[in-house]
Amino acid sequence: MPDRVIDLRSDTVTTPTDAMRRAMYEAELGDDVYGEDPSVNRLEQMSAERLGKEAALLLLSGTMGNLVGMLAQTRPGDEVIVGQHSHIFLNEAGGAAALGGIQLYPVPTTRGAIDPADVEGALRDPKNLHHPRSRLVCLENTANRDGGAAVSVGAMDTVAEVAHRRGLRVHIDGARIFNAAVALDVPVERLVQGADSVTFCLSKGLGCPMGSILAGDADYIQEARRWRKMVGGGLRQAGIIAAAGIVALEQMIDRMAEDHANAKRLAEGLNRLPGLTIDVDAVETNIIMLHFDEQRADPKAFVSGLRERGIKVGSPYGGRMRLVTHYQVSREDVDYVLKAAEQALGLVHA
Ligand code: TLP
Repeated sequence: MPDRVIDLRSDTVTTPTDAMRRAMYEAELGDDVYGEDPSVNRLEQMSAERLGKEAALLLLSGTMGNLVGMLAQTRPGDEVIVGQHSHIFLNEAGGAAALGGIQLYPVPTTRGAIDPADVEGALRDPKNLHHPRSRLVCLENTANRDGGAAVSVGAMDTVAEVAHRRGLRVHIDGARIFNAAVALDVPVERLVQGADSVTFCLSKGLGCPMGSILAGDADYIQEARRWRKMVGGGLRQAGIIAAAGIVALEQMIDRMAEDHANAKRLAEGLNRLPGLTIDVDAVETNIIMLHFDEQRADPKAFVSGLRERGIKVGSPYGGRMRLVTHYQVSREDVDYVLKAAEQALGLVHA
């Protein structure tokens, strides 16, 4: 494998920028469990302002953000309506059930959007003793498994409106909410306006080494702070992490448009190759879903051919594979990947 590696497995693989490393080195620190870490306090305040919420809380990961986010607004036995492709349902190790006694009710999604009629259809009868209590609806934006689809303001608002009318709260797993805001060209604050709680990840397209933010109203965040402590997420000099987060909010959001343009360019190029199909119009952010015509392109050979050329991609599943761009993938890298893909498919020789 060549020295230089282009890693398209996820945007979680990004390592911190020089500015982040400097900020981490110089960060003013204190004990965050006492509420005395100035860098954490600043990041939480900046995040709350950005999202248009009263307060925010720094957590270790997106999974912890979603877990604490749910724990702080449910009781054991409650039901939470989620998209059937959502990260909460598929990829959080059953934490809602194991640690919160929460029952998840999966409903269909179309490019990340939940049909409000499906929320209505999933609601339980609060007077019926046999039923669990419907408590919360979770939306994901961008929708990872749905190819990084950016769910529109309208689609977010209509679900929130139904949920609130029926007495449920709304949580947004906004691991990549800034990608959505940039792609849709709307203020992030507007996109999450209908949500009672929202998480976003610092450690994906924003490039931080770790961390996620949960935001909501002040009482809710106070409650979440308690749950964070309970699951072991009360940190001490967490300003080390927060310092990178501050840089991310200041420097790393607008540039995500480059990642989206690179994903589009990569998708267009790969889609021209025999045996590979991508719905190029569906590439709205930094995630690409590539489909194999297995008669013409062997997924395993393709993956190992790319690897020999210094390109890491995710494992194919069900005839498809995810590719993700981020700030450590340049336009030149995309062109290199396209050449390498031709070689890996045996179309040209290296
Ligand atoms: N997603 C990871 C994998 O777990 C699939 C990735 O590489 O995309 N919500 C969404 C929508 C996510 O995509 C992820 C991570 C999380 C939550 C969890 O974040 P972390 O990994 O920080 O716990």
